[in-house]
Amino acid sequence: MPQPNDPAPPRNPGAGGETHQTAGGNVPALTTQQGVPVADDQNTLRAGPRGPALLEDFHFREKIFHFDHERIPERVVHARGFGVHGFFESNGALESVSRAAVFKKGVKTPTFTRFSTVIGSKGSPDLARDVRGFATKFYTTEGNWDLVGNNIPVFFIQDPIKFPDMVHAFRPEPDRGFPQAQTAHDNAWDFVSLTPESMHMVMWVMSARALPRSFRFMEGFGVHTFRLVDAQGKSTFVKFHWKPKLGLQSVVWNEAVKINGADPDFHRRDLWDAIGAGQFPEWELGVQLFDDEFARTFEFDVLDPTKIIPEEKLPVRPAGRLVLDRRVDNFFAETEQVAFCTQNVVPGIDFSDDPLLHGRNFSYLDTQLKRLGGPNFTHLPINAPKCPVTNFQQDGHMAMRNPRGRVNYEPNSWGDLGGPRESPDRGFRTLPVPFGADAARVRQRPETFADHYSQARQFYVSQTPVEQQHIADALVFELSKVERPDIRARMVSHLLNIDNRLAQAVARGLRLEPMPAPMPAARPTRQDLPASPKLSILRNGPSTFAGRKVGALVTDGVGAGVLAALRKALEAEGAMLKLVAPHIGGVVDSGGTRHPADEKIDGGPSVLFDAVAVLPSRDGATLLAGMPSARDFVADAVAHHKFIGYAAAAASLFEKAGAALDEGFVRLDDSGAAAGFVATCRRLRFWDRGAAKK
Ligand code: HDD
Repeated sequence: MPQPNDPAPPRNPGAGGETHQTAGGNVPALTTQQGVPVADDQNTLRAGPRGPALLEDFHFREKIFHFDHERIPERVVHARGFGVHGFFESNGALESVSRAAVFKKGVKTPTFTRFSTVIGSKGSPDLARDVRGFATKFYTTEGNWDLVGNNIPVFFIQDPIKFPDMVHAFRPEPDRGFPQAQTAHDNAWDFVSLTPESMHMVMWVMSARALPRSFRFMEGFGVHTFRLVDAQGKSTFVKFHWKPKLGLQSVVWNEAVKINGADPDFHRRDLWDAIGAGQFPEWELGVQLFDDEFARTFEFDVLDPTKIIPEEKLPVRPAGRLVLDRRVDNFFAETEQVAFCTQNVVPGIDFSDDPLLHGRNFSYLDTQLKRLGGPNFTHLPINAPKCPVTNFQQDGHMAMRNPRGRVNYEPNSWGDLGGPRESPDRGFRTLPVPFGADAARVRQRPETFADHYSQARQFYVSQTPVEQQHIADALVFELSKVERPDIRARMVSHLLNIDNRLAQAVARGLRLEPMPAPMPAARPTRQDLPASPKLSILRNGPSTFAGRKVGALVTDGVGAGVLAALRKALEAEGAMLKLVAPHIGGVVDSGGTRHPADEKIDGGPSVLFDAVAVLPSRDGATLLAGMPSARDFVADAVAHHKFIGYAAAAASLFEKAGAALDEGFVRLDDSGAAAGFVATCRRLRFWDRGAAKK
């Protein structure tokens, strides 16, 4: 069925003959940008059918002119992104510490959230090993508040003056223009290994945090310390967190590599599909609140963006929920043109003196001017506040809103006709925090920012052994792509300051001999920081399989009862069943019912699913055993530690795929076994499987 927005098929795509399209019935007429109805959109104006084109063809010239200017500069970082609408509902917990209307109990504020990778360009694959951006614009009744965070709570650098160097080093190398969307190259690790403050972030990026299974299954962080300010002007420090209701989940590296080939749009498709299916992802806004006394006594500087405050030390309190419930109507108009600015705060929210935040407050406004072409980007619907905007700013490129009437300045003596006035009560007032007594113009890092290894170590020791292995494997992989041995060795000398076992494992993996000396450190690594279990993904996985997908490999003759039982059990959990078959036309089950397939086997490898079921008939298993894609389906599910439901007839396929049954395999039949399988799947992975832990 054609959808309302489908373009009408061209009536006369070929050369010569009749060319006129008529807008009949309710179909609108095609027009130029000036609104002039177009009679022929198939042929340019020519001096005779075989003659030269005529300059007089204003429709052609306007159409090509517009097309030639379709691209705007992509973001210098975070170019690859995906945005969706939603709302934030406050639970009122912050009412006592902030005067912001967005935090009043029960208030629902419309939002727009854009997830992104950082390094890759617009067309790069979703599953790059990278930080994910998590930026939310709150259209509050007192103006827009942008919380422009990441899925990792710390950053590589402490001073914004290093941001261009950092990004240059991570992006494709300038002489050759590659590698794309990867840090596995010399320049990236050269910069990092010369920047000890990045070591904490390096631990996070080498962990599975940088390979989320879905945007829906990752945390978000405001990173910096901010301030909340109440009506009396009292301030409380705050760190913002987003906690996904569906729990945390990531993929393993080998899976990421294969997902990028099978579906480079894996993350955006996942979010698009989930919202389309009415499974609206939800996050809790969490806050860590603290006062000057806590800031003074905490072992690290709360203004240092390379440090966290462990949740065990300062609990995260819920302040409301973010629900993402609406797809964009148009990717360019919304996802591409949305302009986040860290300086967008509202009365009741203020900045701390984190130097990185101050640099960002300049950079984002500046970048919007370049990308969106002028100072009126706030007139675009996606950026426009949903509250009154009344000021005397005027003109400029693409002005869509100018002051009305005679007055465009203030003060003025036009009384009620004089336009908007300052509002000392309601207006934003910067908190009058005094500069310290020793304040002087200096280019200098505070001494309190000097410990670069202790929290990197704390992150590492907080991981499970499986996760520690992943970090070591990731470092070995990345550094093995680095051509200069001295850069590899320099990185290992940093690792020696973080954890000796990690350094040894990486050195072994690189075959680095001899072991370098530890990097001289400004501060010795603290060994006394307790592990923080909240930093581990595996310790904070979901308690449900909801929102996840099982891929069932099926053939003709698949047991009708097994399939029905599995579908029912998954639906009861809030999870989805996808059928993968030899043909997209589907299969006929043992009862004679036809089931259309969701994927043909080679388009639906097991990496696209959270767990799999292998349910061929006996003949079907023989057929599949001869298909490399079917054998890979099974072999990859085994290698990636997935839970595997199976029918007895799958044995011959398993044998050919080299899959030996273990406790991660669950036999399925018509009865209650499916419910047991789904319950098992809540654990997400069978890590005990001896095969490659990669
Ligand atoms: Fe940034 C985009 C997050 C440091 C300069 N940044 C951007 C986006 C996110 C972040 C999520 C994408 C927004 C979107 O979806 O449109 N950036 C961060 C975080 C940082 C950080 C969490 C550290 C805590 N950024 C940072 C610094 C600078 C910038 C230090 C410059 C001094 N960031 C930019 C930018 C971008 C950007 C160049 C590119 C496109 C844009 O702003 O709108 O201005």
